[in-house]
Amino acid sequence: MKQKQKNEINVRKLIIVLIVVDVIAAGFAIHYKNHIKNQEPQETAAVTAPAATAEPSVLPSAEPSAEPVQAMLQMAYPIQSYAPMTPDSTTGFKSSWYVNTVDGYVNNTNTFDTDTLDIINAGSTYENTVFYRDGLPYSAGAGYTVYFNASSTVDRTITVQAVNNDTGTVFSSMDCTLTSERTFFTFAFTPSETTFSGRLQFLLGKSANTDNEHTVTIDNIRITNDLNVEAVRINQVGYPASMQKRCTFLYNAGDLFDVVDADTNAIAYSGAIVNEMANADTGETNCYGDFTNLTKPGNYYIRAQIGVVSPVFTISEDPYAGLQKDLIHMLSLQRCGSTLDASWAGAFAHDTCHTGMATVLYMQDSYDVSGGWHDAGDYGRYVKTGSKAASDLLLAYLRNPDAYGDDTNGPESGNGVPDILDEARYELEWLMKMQRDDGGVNARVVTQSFAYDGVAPAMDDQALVLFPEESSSTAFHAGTMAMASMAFQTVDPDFAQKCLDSAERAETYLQKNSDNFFVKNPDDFSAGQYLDDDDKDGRFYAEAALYAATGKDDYRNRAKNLYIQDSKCANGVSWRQNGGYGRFLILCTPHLQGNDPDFYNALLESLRSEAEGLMSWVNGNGYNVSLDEYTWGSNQKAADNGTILAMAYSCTGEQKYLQAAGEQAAYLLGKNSLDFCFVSGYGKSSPTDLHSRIARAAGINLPGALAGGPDASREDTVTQQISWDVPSAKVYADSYNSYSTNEAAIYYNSALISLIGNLK
Ligand code: 9MR
Ligand code: ZN
Repeated sequence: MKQKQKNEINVRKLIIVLIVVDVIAAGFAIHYKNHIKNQEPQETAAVTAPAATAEPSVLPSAEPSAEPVQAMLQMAYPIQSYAPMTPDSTTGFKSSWYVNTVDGYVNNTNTFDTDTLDIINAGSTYENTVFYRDGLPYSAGAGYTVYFNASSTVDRTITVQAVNNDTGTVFSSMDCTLTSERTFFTFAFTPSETTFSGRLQFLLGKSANTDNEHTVTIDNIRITNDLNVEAVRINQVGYPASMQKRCTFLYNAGDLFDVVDADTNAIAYSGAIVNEMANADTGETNCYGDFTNLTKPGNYYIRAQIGVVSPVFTISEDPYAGLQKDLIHMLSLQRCGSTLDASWAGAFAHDTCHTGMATVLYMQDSYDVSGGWHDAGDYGRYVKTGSKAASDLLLAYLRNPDAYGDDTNGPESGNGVPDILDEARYELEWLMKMQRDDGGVNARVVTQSFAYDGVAPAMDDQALVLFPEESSSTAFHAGTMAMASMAFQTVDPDFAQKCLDSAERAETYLQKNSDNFFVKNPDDFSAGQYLDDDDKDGRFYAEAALYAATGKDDYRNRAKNLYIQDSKCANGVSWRQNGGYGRFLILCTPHLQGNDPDFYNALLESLRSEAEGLMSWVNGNGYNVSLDEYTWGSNQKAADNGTILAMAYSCTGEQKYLQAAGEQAAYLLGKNSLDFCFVSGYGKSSPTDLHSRIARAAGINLPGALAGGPDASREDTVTQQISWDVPSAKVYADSYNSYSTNEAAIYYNSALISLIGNLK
């Protein structure tokens, strides 16, 4: 299995080599001869946010509304067009080409593709004035070709040379006769020594006709080699045509890059390589290229000015459409308590599992709490992660109801209801079973220890233990149910009402029980826990969502009180911190704004401020990833951050938030230092050995699952083997036994479903 994969990768590399060789043969010459104009990096168009709509939208109420669902969750600013982020002046474009002269005088000015050398005094010898670039990696025996255009205001000769700076060896030289006509030159050489201190230089000093001031112009220098090193990171799933598009270079690979059409070998776009900066998390010096302005769907690859290339990638209208379906389908495969039929579950088909009565911890009474999704690689079912996953689906749906089809190949596909809602409902119905008569919601149902690896769900016959209610679980449940009441309002008003009732009963319970209480594992338990020592965010979500769903002042007042006590309670969309869902629900029901504009504005500022905090990480990172650290589930965190950023865009209209959200998806899908798409079955390389008991039992990998991602703390025996010299963003192992980095989980997947859904 592994061997086969390796071969495939080699074949892929070979194909890319062939493509590139072909390009060198055909594409370059055509390109330069035709003087195809390169596009300059464009200025960002000023984003004028459309004025917020003054029209009141439909009032949410307990009664089912006849209005379309779209009206329930309004974007303050609909997406109209995308503008790329431009590099700032301090970290933006910086040329690596310099002039060195002993006794001459040259003014060198440049754009990213053209150097203009005003030679005021050429110096006393030919070699005394040199235009050069250092730090080129030369490999002994490999074939190199340099391409450039050059002209001079006087007829003169210059000489191009490839040199090893360490030894002084000149590998090769070529004289070029320049006239006022821009001429295309190629210079091929094979280094006799390997060095990372290679130099390419042009001798510009004293020779015939150089006594007077003149100007030499050299443009579009490209250096290719036949090694085709893949040192450019891209979104392996593909770039949405209308969004910002970036690639990241692992080191300074020149001043410019080309996006080459992989089918025609023509250069489709050229841009500047910008923002060189050290990346402590990866141990690299990153730069990036922005090709947002290339919107034509197609197959492309990146080629840097200096010899490195990317794999082939696509630009298309909706590259995430299939991915989104598979991410949802994975949740269907996680279903517990019902039969998974082979007609849709394939190798993951299994008989009913975990349907026995669950006994309350330390007690005798037992309940039927069957249903819901298996949490992750284990078979536990936890209200907090279940609520997060359901909230993510509901949010994605509410933001864009028309985007979801009935065709994820799930058990209810074709029933006339979008599968994203069917899937959410499967969890919501289980969450209702977890609610007690007094409104409190039990924390989780687990077995004393995780099932052995490879034990299929239906074969796991350990006793089910029901952990008692927790305030954070009850609160998260209430918020989720309130959001569900909005999402199901048109599709199934009766169910929507049941969700609202459940939310209100949970909220009543929370009113009566104001302490934060949670339930730890007894010493002899090794199941998951998801302990949360702060329930204010959940309480805020509950009140805010109930306010958005009902418009009742009581809920608003309670949400506001919580916010006044601790404004941080309105942040986050994770299983631990989840106030951000409630904040967004209020902000997306603008007709409520008039009831309390101060509160509305405070929440808007709170969202902006959370997003700004993330932006500082996004902008300070060569991959534009929002992570300040790499901990267990770092991929979920990146996706959740993306959702927050997308929320900030939709409430402020500021493009930078949306583009930064898109970059979180690009990171997860391959634009990262591991050159790895973290969703199984996607991209050129992705997880093949996820920590998933259902996959182990089925004997195949779980498709469409987002892996947990790098965890610098090395919390399993596999990553403990990774040297401490390996930087944090690279501590990841595609291994079943690396549960801290390679586990599949419902709330990892839902986080990406939400992020992708909120980019629309
Ligand atoms: O996400 C949890 C992580 O923060 C903890 O450090 C880890 C160890 O206790 O547990 C993680 O949660 C797991 C849970 O306990 C059981 N289901 C799978 C979860 C993800 O690995
Ligand atoms: Zn089960």
